[in-house]
Amino acid sequence: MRPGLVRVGLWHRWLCALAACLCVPYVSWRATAADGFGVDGAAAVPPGSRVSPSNTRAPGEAGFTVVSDIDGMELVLVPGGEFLYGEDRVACELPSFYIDKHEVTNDQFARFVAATGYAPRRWHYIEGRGSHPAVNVSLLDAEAYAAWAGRAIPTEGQWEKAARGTDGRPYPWGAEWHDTYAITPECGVKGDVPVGSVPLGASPYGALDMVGNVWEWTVSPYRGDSDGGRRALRGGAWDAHKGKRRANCTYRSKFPPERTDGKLGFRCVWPAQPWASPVAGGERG
Ligand SMILES: [Ca+2]
Repeated sequence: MRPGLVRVGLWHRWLCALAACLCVPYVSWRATAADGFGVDGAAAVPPGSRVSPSNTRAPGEAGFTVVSDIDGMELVLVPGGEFLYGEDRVACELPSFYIDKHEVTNDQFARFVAATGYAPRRWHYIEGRGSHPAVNVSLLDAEAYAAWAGRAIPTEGQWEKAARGTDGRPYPWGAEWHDTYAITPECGVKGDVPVGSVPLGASPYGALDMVGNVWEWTVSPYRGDSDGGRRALRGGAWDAHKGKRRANCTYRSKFPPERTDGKLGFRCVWPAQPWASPVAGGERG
């Protein structure tokens, strides 16, 4: 019996197991990013999508626009690279992804329900509100829609980069508040409005209504993995009376995944990506 060898063998196996644990997420992340965008950074087109007739950008350029043949949604490209996250503007990096140009509408959600027979708990179609954002949808409803459309619900990192670009601006359109650039009480609305109604409020990538109109689901836990339930909501809604405080690119709210609300909708991204908040506990976003 040679105890030294036994000890070395156990250490070796332990180190191999640790390396495997560390490597699996890395390999998985690499595969996900490479699937979509390749090594040269050229923009791939999400499955079931094609270049939008309204596109004015070169492939790979910020705001390059495609349209989904599944739900008719336009998606804008957010190129990979560094951006500033949260109120403290912490430098982070994300691979390239696409995000829906606007919140998913009632017409689009109805298309999903008709195609799949999905039975949402609270959402129902209201005549005359087809171009308004779909609300009263839980995160589970939103994820079912995203799966049907071949996309995913954004992480907070994806949502925030799509909203504020790379320079850490507080509002999608820039550094200064404008009462008419977002659907909030400051512009005099009494409820949500058709999506994309304020093009002047576009983000650097052309995403609309990132601030205001309705809150939007993210998949990110509100307090990191220890919270267990509530997910972070972003962007504020039409009734945020202190709009200038809540209606910005960093304010966070939270709901359990099964909860619904008449002022809460969603948009999708492609592809899904991992995200770990750089802010301690994820509390300040
Ligand atoms: Ca919104």
